[in-house]
Amino acid sequence: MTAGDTGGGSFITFEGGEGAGKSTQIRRLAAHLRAQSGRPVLTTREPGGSAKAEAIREALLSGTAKRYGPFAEALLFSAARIDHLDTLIRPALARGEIVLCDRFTDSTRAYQGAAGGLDPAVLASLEQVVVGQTRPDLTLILDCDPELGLARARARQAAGADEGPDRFEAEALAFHARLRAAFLAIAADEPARCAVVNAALPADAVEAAIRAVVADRLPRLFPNASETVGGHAA
Ligand code: Z5A
Repeated sequence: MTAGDTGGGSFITFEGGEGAGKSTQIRRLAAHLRAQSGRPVLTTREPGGSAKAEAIREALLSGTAKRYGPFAEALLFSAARIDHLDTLIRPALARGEIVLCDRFTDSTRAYQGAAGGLDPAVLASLEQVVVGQTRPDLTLILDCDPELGLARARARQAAGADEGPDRFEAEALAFHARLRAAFLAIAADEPARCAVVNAALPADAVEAAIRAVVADRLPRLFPNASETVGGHAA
């Protein structure tokens, strides 16, 4: 995949298994970029992010769509993505904003493709139709043992901060192991776009690693770069 056309904006996606810490780290990176870049930062998620896409999210994560099989699910994720791109992501990028998105096309490749069994060539064609040139400038792949990620998700549920396992969390451990391998394979195939971050570390260490990657890969986001050292204010 070649570098995409993100207008004047910057498009960063977060990928990885359940409980890897994507939501936590998006919040932290957004705060950092708001302080350092002088640009508006939009945080969003998939499936969802726009009103129509959030309605589709409910059908997907409740398991209602599971009975129609992985191809139908891939079409629903794509339908949600089209609305999300048209109504939220592309307009923000055109305004020059930084968009941080919790999951994007790599999740379709990993969940419906590698773990769900769909032909990667079919998914690649679908992806091209759906996203066109709106490709991420940078994809952060938060990597950890799936048992650790699922334990974090269970702990969050036990603390009442979340509902019970959704349609994908409820899959067997082997499914989650295939997901991890799929995300690492995507990173190996597209090293210019992707960076793998060790998500097993404490949240502060993960945050520092992410800041360092973003400063290295997207220096244009830091107009006062001489005042920063290793991604931290000097
Ligand atoms: N899906 C798909 O199949 N195809 C697609 O094309 C797309 C998505 C776009 C969306 O679920 C589901 O849709 C997803 C893939 C599928 N599968 N599932 N399930 P979601 O949005 O509800 O969930 P998620 O994306 O998997 O996120 P998550 O489970 O909420 O995890 P997270 O965002 O990566 O983690 P977190 O919420 O930041 O942290 C989880 C807990 O761990 C929380 O209590 C934190 O305080 C804690 N945490 C975070 N980081 C750390 C560290 N470093 N140490 C210790 N504890 C930590």
